[in-house]
Amino acid sequence: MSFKIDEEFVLQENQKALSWLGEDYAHLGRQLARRGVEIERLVERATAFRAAVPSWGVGTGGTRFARFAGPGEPRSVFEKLDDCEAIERLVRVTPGISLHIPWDEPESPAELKAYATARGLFFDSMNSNTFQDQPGQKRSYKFGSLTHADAAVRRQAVEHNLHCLELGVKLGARSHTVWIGDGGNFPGQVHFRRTLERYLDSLRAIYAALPDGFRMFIEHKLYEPAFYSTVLNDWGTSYYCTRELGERAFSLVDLGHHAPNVNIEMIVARLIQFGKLAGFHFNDSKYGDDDLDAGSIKPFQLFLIFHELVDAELDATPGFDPAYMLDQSHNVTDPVESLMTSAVELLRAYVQAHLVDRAALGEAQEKNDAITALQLLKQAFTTDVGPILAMARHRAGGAVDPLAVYRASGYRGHKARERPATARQGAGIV
Ligand code: RM4
Ligand code: MN
Ligand code: MN
Repeated sequence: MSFKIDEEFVLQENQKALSWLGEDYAHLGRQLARRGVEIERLVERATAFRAAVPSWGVGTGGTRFARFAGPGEPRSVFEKLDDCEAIERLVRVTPGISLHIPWDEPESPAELKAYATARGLFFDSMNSNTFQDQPGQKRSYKFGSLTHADAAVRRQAVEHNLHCLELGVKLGARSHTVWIGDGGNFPGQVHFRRTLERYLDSLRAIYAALPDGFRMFIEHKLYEPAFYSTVLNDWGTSYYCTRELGERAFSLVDLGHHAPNVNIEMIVARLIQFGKLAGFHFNDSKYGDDDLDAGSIKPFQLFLIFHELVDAELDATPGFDPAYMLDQSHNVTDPVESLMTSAVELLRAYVQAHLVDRAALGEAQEKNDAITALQLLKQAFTTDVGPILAMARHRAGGAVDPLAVYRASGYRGHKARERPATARQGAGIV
């Protein structure tokens, strides 16, 4: 029998916190009422918020130097789903899962789908992987995949994506995300225009096979593993490609995939305005694609991004339907703890963004009153919305304090006993 965090146990633990939660909630409610905001409306928003968890994020990650395995790591896609279920039980905003193929290739898609459904989970986005070679693979991706000089390698990479689409249909997914590592390590190694042309040709073949109701997301990245030039390197190139492909192609923004100091919230606003925002791979970074926990380094940036998103949501911008997903690598923390707290940070930024007084902000902008405009954003960002998040979780059957309840449940210890380490665990990003 596999250990689960019992719903009764969550309720019991919540009892300990309910008196202070009631007090803090009432106090915040009065404070917000003075600002003309009804707290219950915010709880409704928080309850409806969703962010998908990456299947590859529940295993311990690593760096290019080493990976230090953690206790009780999931050894199969089913065990990964068990961890996703634990996360969802406590935070109640993460029923969706992004799946990586072939890391999570199921023997029986029907069985995997049933396993997820039985746990209140579903598959959101499929992710192809042509950035590494798989055992038994005919041709190597060492020098590229969808943009490789050899048409046979490109074909193999396209075929893999078509396979992901087929699988996605069987699993009930609704989007397909393509990220490739193709590029060059040295000046002159690849022909910039020719490789982009090949990229588009390959993508057109994948796009042509998009199942009904599916959207295609392409994910740009500035560098790594290619250290000099990457084929799909920035949002502008991504936008161009999604335009070329058609109306079901969108640009995905991974927060760690930009040059340092780039104004990401502005990129987000541009993609919204052009009707091409796919959604996000949320994470945080200090230097590069660090894959740190969302909101851990630049929480104000996260808030400013959500400020743009909520603005579009409230404007009822046509076609605005971003997919919120986490994409992180947990090297020194318990991945379940990191994913739970990251999901909470997204929710925090989302609710805070709803606190922005947009009428006053618009007025300040028209009057060129920069200081008031900034203060309006800061007022929202510095409001402690914790009681709103906790109340939303509690009402949905989740934990008032997810981290405390997770630790009190002893989940990791149980899993360490149930899942003795195997020699090679395909967990996480190395
Ligand atoms: C990449 C990118 C992709 C993710 C891989 C594992 O840097 O962020 O989204 O699938 O890492
Ligand atoms: Mn990503
Ligand atoms: Mn990344």
